[in-house]
Amino acid sequence: MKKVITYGTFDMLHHGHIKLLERAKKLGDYLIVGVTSEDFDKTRGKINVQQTLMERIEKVKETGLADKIIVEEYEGQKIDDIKRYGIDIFTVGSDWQGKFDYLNEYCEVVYLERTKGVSSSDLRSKERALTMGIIGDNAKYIEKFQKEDKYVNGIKIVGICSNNLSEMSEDIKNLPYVTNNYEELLANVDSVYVKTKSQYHYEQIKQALEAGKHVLCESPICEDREQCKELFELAKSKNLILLESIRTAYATAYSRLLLLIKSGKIGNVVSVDATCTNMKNMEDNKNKPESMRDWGYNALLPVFQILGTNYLKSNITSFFIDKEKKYDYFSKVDFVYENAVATIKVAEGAKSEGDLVITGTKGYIYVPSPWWKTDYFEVRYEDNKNNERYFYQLDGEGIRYTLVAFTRSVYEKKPIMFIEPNVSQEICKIVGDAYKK
Ligand code: C2G
Repeated sequence: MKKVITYGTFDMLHHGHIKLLERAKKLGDYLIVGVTSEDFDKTRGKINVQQTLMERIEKVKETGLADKIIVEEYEGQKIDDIKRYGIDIFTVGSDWQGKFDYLNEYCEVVYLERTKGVSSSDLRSKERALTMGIIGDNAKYIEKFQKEDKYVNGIKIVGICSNNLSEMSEDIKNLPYVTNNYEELLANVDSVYVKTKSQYHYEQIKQALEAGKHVLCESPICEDREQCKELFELAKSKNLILLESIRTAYATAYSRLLLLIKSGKIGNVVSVDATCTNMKNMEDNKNKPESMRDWGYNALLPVFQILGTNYLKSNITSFFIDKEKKYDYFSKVDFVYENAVATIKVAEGAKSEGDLVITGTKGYIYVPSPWWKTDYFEVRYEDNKNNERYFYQLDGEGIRYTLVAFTRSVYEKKPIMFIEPNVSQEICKIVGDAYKK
C-alpha cells in the first residue's frame, strides 16, 4: 500500500484545496492529511486564520478524501510523521517548490501545481474591508500600531486625528485622512482606535458609538465603573463592537498561563504580584508621569482575571511630582480577598523588576520582565526537578492579535472577549480612584 501525506491550514476550504487533496489521493492508496493547529500557524506567521482547528478538520473530513486526519503542531513534525506512518510520498502545492526537498531523505517529495486564482487570503479579504482611524498623540506607539494592519486581513488604517501630527512618521502623515478634528475623522471611517489618555476616553468612545462607529480602545475604557458599563450597553444597543485593548490579554503565553492556573496547576492562588515600570524623563513637561493611567490597567489585569473582582479591601498609595496630585511617579495598590492578596506596583518615575509572580498552594508561576509582553513563563515547585517552562511566540508585541480579534468581532457581530466585562469595569474604577481628590 502506497501511503501519501500532505499538510495545510485549509482555512475556508476552497476548490484549490480540494483539487490538491484529490491529486494527492491519486498519488497512492492511503492519504493522511495534517491540519495545522492555531499555535503552529502562529509560529509560522499565519495569524488571521478565520476558522478554528475543529472547523477546518471538519471541512477536510467532509471532502471524503482523507483516510486519516492528524494535527500538525510543531516544527519538524513532518519527519516524525513520515517515519511513524511509514509514508511513501510527501506532497504539497507548488507554492512550496523546493522548500521540502530536505524530506527526500525520508520519502519521495512531489510538488503539485497550485490552482491559480483562488486563495484563503483572497477569500478573507474579499469578505472584509473595514476601515479604521486612530485618535491619539503618542507618536512612537501609533507608528508601531499603524504598521501592524498589513498583517491582518480585512482591516485598513486610513486616518489619524492628533494634536501631535508634526511628530508622526511619514507613513502616518500620508494616510488619506489626517486631521485634528475628531468629527472629521469619524465621518471617514468604519471604526476608530482610541489611544488617548484615559480621562478623555469616555467622551471619545461615546461620540464614536453615537456616530455608528466600532471602537477599539486602549485600556482603561474610561475612569469610572458606571460609565464603563454605560459605554458597553450603548455599543450593544447600537449593534456596534466596543473592544478593550490590553495587548497582554491577547498574547498566547498569557492566556495559556490563565488556563494552567484554572486547571489547578499551582493549587489555590494566594497571591498575585505584578510590577510594571518604565522611566520617563522627569524634566519633560509635555510628557509627565501618570503611572496608574499608563500602567495600572496592565498590572490589574492578572489580579482581576485570576482572583476576580470581589475583593474585600483595596488600598492605593501614590507618590506625585506635583502638589495638585495629578502626576504619580509611583503607585502601589493592595487588595485583600477572602483567601488571597494581591499587589501591583507601577511607576514611570522609579525602576523595579517588571515581573509577575503568582503564588499558589502547590507551586508558583514566574513570568520574567517584561511580563506584559511575554512569550515565556515558568511553573516552579518546591522540588525544582518538576519545574516546567512554557514558550509561545508573540508577534508584533501582540498588537496584531488585538487587531485580528477586533476585525473578527466586527464581522461576526459578536465581541471576542479576552477581557471579562467585570474586569474592564473594575480596572476603570481603580484607575479613576487613583486620581480622585
Ligand atoms: N493550495 C493549492 N491551490 C491553491 C491554494 C492552496 O494547491 N489555490 C494548496 C497548498 O499549496 C497546500 C494546500 O493547498 O498544499 C493547503 O494550503 P494552505 O491551507 O494555504 O496551507 P499551507 O500554508 O500552504 O500549508 O508546511 C506546509 C504547510 O503545512 C502547507
